Amino acid sequence: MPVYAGPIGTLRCKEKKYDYENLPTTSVIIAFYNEAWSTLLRTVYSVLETSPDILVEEVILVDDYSDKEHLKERLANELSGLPKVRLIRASKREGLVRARLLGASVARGDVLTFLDCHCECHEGWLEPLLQRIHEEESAVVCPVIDVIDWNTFEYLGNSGEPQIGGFDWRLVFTWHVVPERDRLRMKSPIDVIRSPTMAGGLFAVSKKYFEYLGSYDTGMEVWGGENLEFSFRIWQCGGTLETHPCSHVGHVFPKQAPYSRSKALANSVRAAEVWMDEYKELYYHRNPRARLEPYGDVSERRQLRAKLRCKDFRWFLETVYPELHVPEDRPGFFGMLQNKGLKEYCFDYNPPDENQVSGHQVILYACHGMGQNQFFEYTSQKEIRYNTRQPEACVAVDAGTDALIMHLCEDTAPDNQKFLLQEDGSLFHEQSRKCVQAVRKEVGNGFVPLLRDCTNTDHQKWFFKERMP
Ligand code: LR7
Ligand code: MN
Repeated sequence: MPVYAGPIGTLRCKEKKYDYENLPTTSVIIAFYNEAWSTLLRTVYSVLETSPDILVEEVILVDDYSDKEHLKERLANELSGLPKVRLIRASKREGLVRARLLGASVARGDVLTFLDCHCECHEGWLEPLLQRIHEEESAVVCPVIDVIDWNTFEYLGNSGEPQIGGFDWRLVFTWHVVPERDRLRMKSPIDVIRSPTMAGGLFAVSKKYFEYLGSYDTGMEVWGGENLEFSFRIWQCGGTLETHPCSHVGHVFPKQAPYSRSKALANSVRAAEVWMDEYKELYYHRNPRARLEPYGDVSERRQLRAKLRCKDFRWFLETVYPELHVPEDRPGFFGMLQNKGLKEYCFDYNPPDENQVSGHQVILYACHGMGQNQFFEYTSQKEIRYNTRQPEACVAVDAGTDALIMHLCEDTAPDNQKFLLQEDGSLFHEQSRKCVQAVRKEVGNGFVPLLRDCTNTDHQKWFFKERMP
């Protein structure tokens, strides 16, 4: 089998030929809520201008009960002159899941292509998506998502290779480079790339296959969670989720959404409850609030899973996303790491840059029991892992120093990352043969954990607590 090891997605996209006569047609569905005029219209015009006429059945705009004046009469008038564009309106606020489904319910194309309402399609974006679905009906295909600058609205594109989607154990969507094993599976730089998850807003799916898979979970409100739910479902129920390196669509990543996203937690819990089996506990451990969140009735979604004879989450992790480290979470060895002498103080780590998890010092902070920055796991490899997010960080001590600094974890724990949590609660750093102690900071207020000669003080005793009593 030919193996392609060079860069992915190159000028060769321009040479790709499409089978226009036989490709399925598509309905492009764009749900919006209180979107600005310019970004919404830019999306619509870019679809019309970059898509071959014979492939587009219609463009369906779904107004999710917006209250902005410019989206009423004025929008209807503007669109009435455009070929193929239909505007439908929800009669109450539905949230993006049910708004998209409203669009899907009137769609006449063979393929549903969903877009957010602040996008710009790039020349040639549509053909690769439809060609792929023509070849394989159970493929759900995403374009590469390019960046449109939030201040200047300039189309910035994407530096480097396309990335694939993952998630961390808080059920937050993450981006990753294409792993080696997928690279080796690709036969050419313009092959589709398998992706464990999708960002959620931009994808094409056969209408028939979408219905077979159970479309969306209509119990999800407003925003969030539906992207991972759909990703898990696609894979576990026999489909594939892919990114096509030749299809590019720009998206505006705003600093703040024009609406509140308070329903996101319940949506994620629904996804976990239906698809993650016992692995949902790893999520709850890292987000104790999620366990208390009312999430409604998921029995129909569980029935769907049974009816489609979908595979379990273990299969998904092992086969589709083996790059994700699965925590051990041994009872009594995860949660807040609390000091006995200071009582209310816990290990806390809050890296200033969301994208750079390593390099900073662990501090002590009032225990809050909310998981997140105070969630640590003590592993059988003797690491203290900070593994709410990706990539995972491990507590380390650089030779000759006494501070606890986060480094990236490694496959085999290096000696400076090994601690022995002993029966009496002492936390012994094996390499330096010293103990971790809660110590008052030299400057400023508060406390930090530092290495000290081992004594019998309670300030050197530590214990894990899963949550606040
Ligand atoms: O109540 C609502 N009703 C709506 O119709 C809330 C939103 N919407 C519309 C909204 O106007 C927009 O067109 O739904 C679309 C998505 O909402 P955004 O743009 O506020 O979401 P986002 O881009 O911040 O979030 C990403 O994750 C979401 C999880 O629910 C959705 O799946 C979004 O579609 C998704 N966006 C993308 O995948 C684009 C790339 C972003 C990344 C990474
Ligand atoms: Mn968006």
